[in-house]
Amino acid sequence: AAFSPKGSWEVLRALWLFALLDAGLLLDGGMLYPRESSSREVKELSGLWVFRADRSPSRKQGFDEAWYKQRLEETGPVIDMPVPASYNDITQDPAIRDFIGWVWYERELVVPTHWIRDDTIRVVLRVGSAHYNSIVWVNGVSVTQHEGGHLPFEAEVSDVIRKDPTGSCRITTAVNNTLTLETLPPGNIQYMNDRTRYPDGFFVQSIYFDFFNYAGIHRPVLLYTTPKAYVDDITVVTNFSDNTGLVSYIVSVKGAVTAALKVTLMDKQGHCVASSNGPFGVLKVQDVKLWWPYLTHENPGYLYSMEVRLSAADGRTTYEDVYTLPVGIRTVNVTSTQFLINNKPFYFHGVNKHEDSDIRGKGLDWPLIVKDFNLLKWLGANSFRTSHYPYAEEILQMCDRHGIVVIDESPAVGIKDIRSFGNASLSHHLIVMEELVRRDKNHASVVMWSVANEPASEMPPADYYFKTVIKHTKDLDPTRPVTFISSSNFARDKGVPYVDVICINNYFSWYHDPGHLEVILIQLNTEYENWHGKYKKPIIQSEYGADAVPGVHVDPPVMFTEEYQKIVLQNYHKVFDQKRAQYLIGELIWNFADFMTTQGVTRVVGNKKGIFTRQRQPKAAAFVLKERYWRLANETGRLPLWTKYPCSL
Ligand code: BDP
Repeated sequence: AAFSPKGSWEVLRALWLFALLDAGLLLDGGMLYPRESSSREVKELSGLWVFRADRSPSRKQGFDEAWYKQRLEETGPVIDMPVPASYNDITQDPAIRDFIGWVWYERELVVPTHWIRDDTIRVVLRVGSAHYNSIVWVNGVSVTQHEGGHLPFEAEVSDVIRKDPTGSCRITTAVNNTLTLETLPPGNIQYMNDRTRYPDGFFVQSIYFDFFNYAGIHRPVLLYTTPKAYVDDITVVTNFSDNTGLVSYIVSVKGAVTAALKVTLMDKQGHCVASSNGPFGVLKVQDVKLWWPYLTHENPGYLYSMEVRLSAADGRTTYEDVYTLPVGIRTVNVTSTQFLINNKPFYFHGVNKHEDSDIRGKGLDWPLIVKDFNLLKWLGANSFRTSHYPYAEEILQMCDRHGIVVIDESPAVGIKDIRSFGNASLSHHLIVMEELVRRDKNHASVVMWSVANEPASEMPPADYYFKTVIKHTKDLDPTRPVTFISSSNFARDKGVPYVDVICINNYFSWYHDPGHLEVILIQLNTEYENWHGKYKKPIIQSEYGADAVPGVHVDPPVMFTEEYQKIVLQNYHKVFDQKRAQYLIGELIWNFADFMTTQGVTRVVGNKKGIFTRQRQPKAAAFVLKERYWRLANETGRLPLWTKYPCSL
């Protein structure tokens, strides 16, 4: 049946499911984005950290010598390392670029005196993400451990920092980028023991995905405070009926036995448009301004602010906590042929991205983020997929504000080995989906979850595996459709029966029939007819493209030239135009920009399927896509007047 949680009853039920499930989750507590408020302070620790890679053959010297117990520079040679950033491309040392194992980061600071003295304050250490496995110590005391890059983790550190009345605080983090058959993404370490061919201790990290395994502390680390009684989590589900918006919410509170909650929804001007008391309820918004995608409305990405104000008391102390969440009011539904946002058909014309750039690798970088949004808007893209892992929260906040629609993908890329379908992998995958939904559930821009990219879903255990992961994801969030990204083996694909939307990647005239541009039309047509005929679900072309080395030109086109990339796209577009009248609901180019990969014979300093270079300059294909996307936006008939003539922009 098509995915369709319509009506307020279903939405309330959905909200309850969120709440009920909370009780049965493996994860404890919420993961609200740290925001300053009248009751909360944030201290960002971005900047220079001290760094040391553990080059010992076992990679365990740091643990054997307990490097976390002293200043890192006392343990041996250290270097400067920026945070956030991948460490790989920062130095001139190839051994650091290709390092596998534990690296150590350290940062010293002094926390404000009132954080130490006032024991009604809770101090939390939060890591936006670190790749892959992390252990964190504060003043030599282990405070948390986390497995998996791309998602945040945190620990309360109030007690630890209060042990030192001077407020001096040394944060040590060990991060290990080793990927195994049970990590997400999976990988495998292979030791080469033939001493006639390889030096002593030689090993390689095999990976089954096509991007560089950048590592380090990729997103901001910060300390933030809350009162002891605090708003721990908020879940919001939105709907509307005629011109009344409905915002159902649940707030979970920690650290208080009894607490009073006041919830106020404000419009952009700061006017209160609805309010309520208590930990759950439905806010009714008259003359609602819905959240619309970019290029479908003159005022896309409209966000209200939901202020949650908690008052609690224990004995002599009273606590007040304030947290403000941006809320976009919109609905998402899927039929057998359409994707509906606010009950209007939505066609994804967008891109696949990577968090990837020169020097900082996968480190969060504001100039890059803003540049990329400007390019998306220039291109007329209304959406992207977070291939192949969850992107920074700061990026999703931009999507909310600019109306860029997101397919939010888990880091399950490259599940190719049958041993990665075992119980340990499955349990970890379920936890990762919980972490992802917990973090991103309140983003209006996120309209669908993608549980994996191109798994070997023809393998026998894939049926149970994906049935379980997809069901768990739907239980976690009954308000959004779920998909996984298939490569072309429709007849054998075991996960597809469980998805709401079929997402297909294929590279006709590239990996198959290279050089034969003339096969695209017939092969793509056959592919679509097969999938839709069998499953009667809407289809997104979730990847297609061709490598082009910028500046290389040959006509008639040959592979790797800008001309060839253009024609591949144009041939695909001919089929898209036939099928979007039927059941094709979107097209996402592979890729927005060139990106780094591991070295290999098919990659010339990285993957060159970008329509922009890695430095974000357009190739010829970018203009083809720009012309198309603006035309598609115009055809919907809802393009606001001021954006009608992109060429004059
Ligand atoms: C697809 C993968 C993507 C690759 C792309 C390619 O999903 O990660 O980068 O192929 O080969 O199958 O360019």
